[in-house]
Amino acid sequence: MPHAALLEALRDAQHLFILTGAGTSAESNLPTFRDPGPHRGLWDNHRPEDLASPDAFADHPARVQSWYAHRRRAALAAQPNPAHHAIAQLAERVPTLTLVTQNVDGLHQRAGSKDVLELHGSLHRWHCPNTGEPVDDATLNAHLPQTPDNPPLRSPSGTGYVRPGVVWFGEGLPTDVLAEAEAKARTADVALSIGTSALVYPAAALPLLAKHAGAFTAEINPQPSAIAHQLDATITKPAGVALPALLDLLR
Ligand code: BJW
Repeated sequence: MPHAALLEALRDAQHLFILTGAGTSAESNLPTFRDPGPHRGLWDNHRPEDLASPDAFADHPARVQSWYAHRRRAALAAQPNPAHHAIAQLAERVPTLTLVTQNVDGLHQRAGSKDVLELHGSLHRWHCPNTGEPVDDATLNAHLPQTPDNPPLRSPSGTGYVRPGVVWFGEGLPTDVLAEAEAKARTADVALSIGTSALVYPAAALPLLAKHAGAFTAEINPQPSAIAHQLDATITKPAGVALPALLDLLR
C-alpha cells in the first residue's frame, strides 16, 4: 500500500516532478548500472560505469561502440513496462507533470510520455565528435561493431569514430535540459525519484532541490537510494508494481 501522505500530496498536486533512473527500465529487462546479479551487463569483462567515459572511448573505441550498439539493439527490442505506462498516464491525473530521466533508452517516449527531459542524452542519436555530423540509423544498423574485435565505425567524413549522444562522466549535461529540469524541480509541489541509486550528480540533486523549495518528496525503489533518508516517503517496491497501484488509488 503506497504511503498515505504521498497519496494525499498527489491528490492535491498541481505540479508533479518525476526523476527516473535505470531501475525504471529493469522490468523491461534492460540491466541497471550498479545492481549486482546476472543482469549486471558486463561487456568484454568491463563494468558499465567504466565503459561510460571519454577515456574508455579514446582508448578502446570498438569496445565502447560495440557496448552501445548492443544496448541500442536491446533498447529497440525492449517494450515499455507498467512503470513507463503508469508515468505516462499520471500526466492525465495532474495539471502539470515534468518527467526528467537519466535513461537513454527512449522507453518513456514509447510509452507515450511527452516532452521528456533527457538529462544524459539518448542511445538513439549518434554523431561524429569532431564535426557534430549525425549518423543515420541505416549506417548504425549496418556498420556498428558487434563485438570489441570488429573495427570501430568512423564518421561518414572519416574524421573520427562516431559516438552515441549520451553524457559520460566528466562531461557536462546539456545545459538547456539541466536548467529546465532545475527550474521545474523548484516549482513542483510533489517530486518522485524512481529507480535511481541517486549516486550520480547533478541528477541526484534534483529531488532535493524540490524538497528545499517545499515539495513533498518520495522515492520508489526496492533498495533505499543514497538520498532516501532525506525524502518524505519511500516505497520499497519495484516501480512496475508500485506505480500502477498508485495510479489505481488516484482514480
Ligand atoms: C529499481 C528496480 C525496479 C532496480 N524498480 N527501482 C557532485 C559530487 C560528487 C561528484 C560530482 C558532483 N557533481 C558532478 C560530479 C561528477 C560526476 C558524478 O556524479 N560522480 C559520482 C559517481 C560521484 N558527474 C558527472 O561527471 C556528470 N557531469 C557533470 O557533472 O559535469 C560537470 C562536472 C564534471 C566533473 C566534476 C564536477 C562537475 C555527468 C554524469 C553522467 C552520467 N552518465 C551515465 C552514463 C550515461 C550513458 C549511458 O547510459 O551509458 O549515466 S553513468 C550512469 O549512471 C548513467 C545513469 O543515468 C547514471 C545513474 O544511474 P542510475 O540510473 O541511478 O542507475 P543505477 O544502476 O545506479 O541504479 C539503479 C537503481 O534502480 C538502484 O537503486 C536499484 O535498487 C533500482 N531498481 N530494479 C525500481 N524494478
